[in-house]
Amino acid sequence: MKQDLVQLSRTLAYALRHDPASFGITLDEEGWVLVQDLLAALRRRSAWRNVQEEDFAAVIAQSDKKRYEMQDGKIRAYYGHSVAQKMKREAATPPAILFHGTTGEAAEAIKLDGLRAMNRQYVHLSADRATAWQVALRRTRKPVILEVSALQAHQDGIKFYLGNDMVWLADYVPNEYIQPSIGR
Ligand code: HQG
Repeated sequence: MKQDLVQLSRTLAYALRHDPASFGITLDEEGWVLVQDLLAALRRRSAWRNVQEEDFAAVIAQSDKKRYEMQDGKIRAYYGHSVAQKMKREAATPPAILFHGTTGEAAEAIKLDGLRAMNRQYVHLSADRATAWQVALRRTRKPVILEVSALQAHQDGIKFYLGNDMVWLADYVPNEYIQPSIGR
């Protein structure tokens, strides 16, 4: 992806996940904002004076991760929010196993405490091991991959929500559903 699109993707993350107020925009309860409003907000900043809807489409099309979705004249982040107002997500039945990639240190804490959302609104889980590995590589060269017995937890009343195809969300996962993943 071209460097200016990488920059735009980062700016979208601030605007749509973390600090919409600093752009003078408000997200609705599911995280959506009108594309026109976001364009107007970004164009007030000199770096994005000429930004177009096509540039959002290019970020979405060219990113290796599905971070944003745009439809019916609106755009939102699929996951990753840290704004105070909790985004409403669609509850869904998870697959039997989901994965979480993290550092050795965090894995020790998770063994005791369970998985917490920390600075975000939801715990982020990966649909497969390879994705969890990539998530963990952001933090450490020695990833630890945890397996979550998601379907069992769901059956016991823990809620799971759809992020995108590869990312599932949960409010909190107690440690009894978490075990180290062996392999690779
Ligand atoms: C850890 C990126 C101690 C957790 C990624 C993680 C993902 C605990 C960190 C998405 C804990 C939170 C989210 C506990 C959890 N004690 N540490 N009880 N419970 N943790 O960044 O999952 O590129 O908020 O293991 O690819 O790393 O932004 O979550 O290390 O999909 O699109 O606390 O962000 O996507 O870190 O990553 P994060 P994450 P984007």
